[in-house]
Amino acid sequence: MHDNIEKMNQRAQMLRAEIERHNYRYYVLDAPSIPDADYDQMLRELQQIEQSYPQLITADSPTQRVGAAPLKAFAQITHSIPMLSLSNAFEDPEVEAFDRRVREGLAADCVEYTAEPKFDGLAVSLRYENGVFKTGATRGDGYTGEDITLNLKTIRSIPLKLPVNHPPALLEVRGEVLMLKKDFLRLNQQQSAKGEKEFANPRNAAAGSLRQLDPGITATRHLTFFAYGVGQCDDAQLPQDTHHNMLRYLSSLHFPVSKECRAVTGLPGLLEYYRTIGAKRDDLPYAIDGVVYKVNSLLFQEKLGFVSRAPRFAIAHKFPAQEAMTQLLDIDVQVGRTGALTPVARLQPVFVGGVTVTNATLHNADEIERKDVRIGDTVIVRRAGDVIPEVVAVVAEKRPPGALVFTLPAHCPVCGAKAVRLPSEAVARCTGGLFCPAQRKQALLHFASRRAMDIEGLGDRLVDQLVDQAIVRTPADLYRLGIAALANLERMADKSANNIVNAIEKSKRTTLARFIYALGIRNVGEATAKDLAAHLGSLDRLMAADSERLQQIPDVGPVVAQSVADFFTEAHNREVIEQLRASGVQWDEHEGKSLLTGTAAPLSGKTFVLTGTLPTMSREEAKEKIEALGGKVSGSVSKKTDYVVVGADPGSKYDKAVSLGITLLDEAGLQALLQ
Ligand code: D41
Repeated sequence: MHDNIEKMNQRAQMLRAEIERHNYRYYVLDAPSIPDADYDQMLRELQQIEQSYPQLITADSPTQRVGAAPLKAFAQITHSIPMLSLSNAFEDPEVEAFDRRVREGLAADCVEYTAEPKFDGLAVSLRYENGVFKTGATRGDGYTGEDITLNLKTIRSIPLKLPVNHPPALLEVRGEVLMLKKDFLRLNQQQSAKGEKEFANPRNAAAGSLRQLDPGITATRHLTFFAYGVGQCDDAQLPQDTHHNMLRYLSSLHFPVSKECRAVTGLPGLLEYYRTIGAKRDDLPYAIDGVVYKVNSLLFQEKLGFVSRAPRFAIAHKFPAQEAMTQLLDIDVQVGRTGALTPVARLQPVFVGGVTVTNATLHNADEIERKDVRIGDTVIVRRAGDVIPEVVAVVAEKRPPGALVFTLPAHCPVCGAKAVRLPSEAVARCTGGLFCPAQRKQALLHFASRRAMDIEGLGDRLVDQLVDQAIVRTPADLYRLGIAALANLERMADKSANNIVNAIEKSKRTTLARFIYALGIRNVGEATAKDLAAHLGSLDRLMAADSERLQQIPDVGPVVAQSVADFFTEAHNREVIEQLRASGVQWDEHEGKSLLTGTAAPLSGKTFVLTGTLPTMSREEAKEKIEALGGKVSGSVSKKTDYVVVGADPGSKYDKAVSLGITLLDEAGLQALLQ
């Protein structure tokens, strides 16, 4: 009997180690090596063993990540070493002053720093005793925080056990808990589907999820963790020389550490890093609100010491606020390509995140009601990267008497057709279809857009004139435009008329995927258009496919299939397509998906990364050609990359490729491969 328990104990230990190893691969490295089903099977087996032999359960078992009972209140935890705060800099001169103070303090001419992203999350401290995660606490006031151990255990990227044979008796790891942007978007979709409150930003979502007394709720919210420092510790292995090496060490213990951490030299190094990360900010998977500079040498850090509660060796260089307060002057209604009526706030111009914003979306009537936005209110406007600015909230205290409640009109403000709102939809739509000039304009702009037919020069103003003067009604009319008709328009020189006619002519040669996307079929974005083109291979097959056939294509569900089928049932749409083909719009067709598998997809399984400017091909073109032969184009270089295509002025991807010894191609090399 005892033998059996011992056997089960060993099996359980093996399963725990395996599960944690796969957790690490999945949640930290983002490189899973087994199917989810196998992982689930291991977890189930471990659960069964622990259920039969509860005496075998350990605190560091992955089964303990979920399922703890709700708490009544959080206990307090006093930090053995206080969690300091960071002083802030907003402008370059403040960073300059920081660097000067550091150099003076160290009597050095030039100092090496580490620069890292400033995660916009919640600071926490994780305490490992003999290699096992024991307690975790919020930063609180820096001296005492709340015991959120059970909630932290649900975060899969936090190791429950350190992956070393001789763990230190004590190690406190400090870092930030946050929610990745993609998990934030998904959470908000779920919240809105359930009719629950959406979170304003990933930080609030992370805070709301971590503050739950019921760890069961936290477990459903994909949180993640990044380490940036060490608190109390008696780890002989801990590097004593530099911050950078200390981070590397934490990474070797399987803690997530930002890939963006760098060692840089002097003030120029700091400022260059700030600009580089600023430019990348929107592409990072997590929200950051600035960068943090730290003196790299730990000896120098100690030498510099502290002022009140902030270290003299570190500073946060914040990005300009991307939210601002302003007055909402009026609300207009815009008509989109699919007839969606979007209320748009006209604002007292305000400077947000580097640009002056005068309009911001209010999304739809429900959102206006939920936020209780009224004309005349003072509102908070947010701008996130290239995304359309939005009104986030009303400043209730500043509401003037007589602020006006807004109601969405019952008719389209452009064509006067009735506006209807389907029960399943959040927006009301104009029912005017392509008779509505607004919808027609948007459809034309979409048709001509860069990722669709790519007609350069066919912008807002031109389309407005062409539609308002009834020169163009459908995309097919574009291909009948002559220089004379264009040159007659306002502010149109012969030369630009000529350019546009040439651009229209050039657009005739396209790809099936672009053409399908250009049609502007409801629910068919670029990715779906590519799928449809790749699987069906010809427009006739697409037009002939019924909803059932369409749903056989991976990623095509009933909604998309129905939209596609409906679109081609419409006689008017078929007519326009016929006219487009008759005017010479063309692309290469193929037999359908069967062509793209096996030996006919010579690049299948190969991953490419593009960097720099190629002499003749655009990045898009190169990508399309690689994908057409079954290859994959990825945004970042890793050991799994097969080829890096290098053009002029390559970025850091080039250096990475060289350091990993990945095959480099120039454009000619790529062309040869494509042959
Ligand atoms: O990413 C962050 N939010 C971050 C915060 C970071 N990368 N480094 C930090 N370093 C420190 C010191 C230098 C004091 C150890 C911090 C913080 N502190 C911090 N987080 C919250 C308060 C202070």
